[in-house]
Amino acid sequence: HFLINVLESPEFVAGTCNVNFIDEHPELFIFKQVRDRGTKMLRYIADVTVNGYQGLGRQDVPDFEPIQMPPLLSIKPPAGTKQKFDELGPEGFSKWLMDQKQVYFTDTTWRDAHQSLFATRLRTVDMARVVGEAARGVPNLFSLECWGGATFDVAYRFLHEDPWERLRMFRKEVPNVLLQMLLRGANAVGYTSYPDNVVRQFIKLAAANGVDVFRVFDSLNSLDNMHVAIDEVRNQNKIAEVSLCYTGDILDASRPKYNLDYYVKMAKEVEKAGANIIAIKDMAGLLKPQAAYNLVSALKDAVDLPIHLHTHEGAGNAIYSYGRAIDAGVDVVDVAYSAFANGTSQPSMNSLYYGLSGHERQPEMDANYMEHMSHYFASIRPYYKGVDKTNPYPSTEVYQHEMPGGQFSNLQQQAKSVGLGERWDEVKKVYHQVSMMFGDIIKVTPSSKVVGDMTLFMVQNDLTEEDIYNKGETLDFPQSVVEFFQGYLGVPYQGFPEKLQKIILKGKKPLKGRPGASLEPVDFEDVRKKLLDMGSPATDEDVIAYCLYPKVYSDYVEFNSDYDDISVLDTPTFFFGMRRGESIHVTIEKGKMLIIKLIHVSEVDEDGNRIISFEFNGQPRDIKVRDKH
Ligand code: 3PY
Ligand code: ZN
Repeated sequence: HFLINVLESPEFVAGTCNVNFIDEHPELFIFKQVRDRGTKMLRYIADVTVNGYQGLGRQDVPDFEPIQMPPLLSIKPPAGTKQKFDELGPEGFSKWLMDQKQVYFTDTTWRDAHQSLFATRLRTVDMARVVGEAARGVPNLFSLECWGGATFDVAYRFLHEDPWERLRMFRKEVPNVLLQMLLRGANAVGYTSYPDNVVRQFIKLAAANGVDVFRVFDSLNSLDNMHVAIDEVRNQNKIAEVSLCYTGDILDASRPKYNLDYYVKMAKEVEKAGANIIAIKDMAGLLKPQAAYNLVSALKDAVDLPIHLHTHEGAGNAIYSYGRAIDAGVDVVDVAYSAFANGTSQPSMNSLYYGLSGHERQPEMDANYMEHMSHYFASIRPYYKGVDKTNPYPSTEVYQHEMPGGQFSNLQQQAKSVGLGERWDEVKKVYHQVSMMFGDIIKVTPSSKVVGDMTLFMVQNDLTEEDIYNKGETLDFPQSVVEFFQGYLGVPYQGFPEKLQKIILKGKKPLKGRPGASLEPVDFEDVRKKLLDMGSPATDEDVIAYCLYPKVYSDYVEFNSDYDDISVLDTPTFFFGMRRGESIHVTIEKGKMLIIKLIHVSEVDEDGNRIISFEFNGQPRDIKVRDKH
């Protein structure tokens, strides 16, 4: 293993080294730096061992089964959609895709699946270990969805890792399949509108770091809010996949606001706006099988673009909807490896593959390798059990509450954290009620968060719909709700309900025009100076991260200076800490390995601290930690 101290070198100790020894062995003299980094990391391990992972409290370290790696394939990743796209460019590629007989799959395991199942917590180490094998073993895909949505801020905020490094890792390991991200239009990967130059710069950097396909959507289906993003994706010569967010039920004539005509009209506008692909983004899994057939058929007739269908399995009908959509000619559908499928996530790739047996559009794939991939994900999923709380069975009530798959587990956690865990059934009911009070709005990040905030506000304060209308003047509504009614996310289709808007705004004036138009451009060089002062390397990527999430990014920099880069820790240690007698090996960078053994955890002293005794590359090391229990 890596020798941390020159005194561990037998050559040095024996005095047999020659005058070139220092030049030949620089690694033996950087022990101070390694030691400092190690100390910081020990502080993290000590803290999580005593106090548990952020928000989850101390948990006993469970017995995990060994990781099941898929068989390693010693082949180069076979050419795939990435090569096709590089050869044909966005328009040519889009035509090529429509000409394919097979239906293509997008693998969402790396983004939406874990966002929907366990609050977006999948760590980069657990992806990096296996994604190269996926590129070799399951290469016949449309894309890997691996970035954007909630992964960006969760990486900094909860995983203390750099989302840009994750993206670069994907690009390096997956040279053959398109990489796809989810972009919230003018809200980028955030929860609010950003100035146009921030949105453009973010897209430019995402493209430069590896994203090929940008699934762009707006949380109110407002094309006005998507133009800037579409334009910039096209400037970067990447694929603009523009979404129709699906809500309600086109089969329900009693709720005509979002009927088939609505989507067909929107699809034509999206085509005119420069989309290369149209996505049906069914974020809650509401699209029933016959509706899927009708919608895909109508869109195929109305526009000359490939159709990519995204849904969630929540209610248990999604795979059936895919079957009907495939019959209607859908070009691509979103799936995840079985172990990360179903529940609030996407339908299973493995199941759909077999389900298409005998179908002329079944893609050619290695079913055994897909199985191996799924076994891998099954073997690491228990690491995430602290946040993995979704129903293991279908839940048709999603047709009533209409909560997006990606929000469900988050809102449930949020409800728990404000003491409403017991009232979750009520929360789901009120969520739908709020959505109707707001004028039957589309619910997807960030509009879904506004509905969620209003819901928790009402349930927490025992307010009925009537109370809102009768005593709204005296109520202090959540800030996100006030801003929503001011038009900070744009204007919903058919406008705001005026009476409620008046009550909530209390005389505040709504914005005029799209929000991005009235936001001042950001001076990136000013931001860079601020970041350098903060101790950040202030790369372009850091600068844009700060523009999107100033507090989250600043906290990330501070955390890193306190604990160093803990993204290199294995996931059980990251979430649960260590047990007495346990040893772990941590590679902090190529060729530099730390060996950490936990020897002893002391009783709490009178100041509320414990001493955690480690062996660190063979040397004893004590770390003092405050016990927060
Ligand atoms: C996101 O915006 O993160 C979503 O997953 C929306 O469905
Ligand atoms: Zn989704």
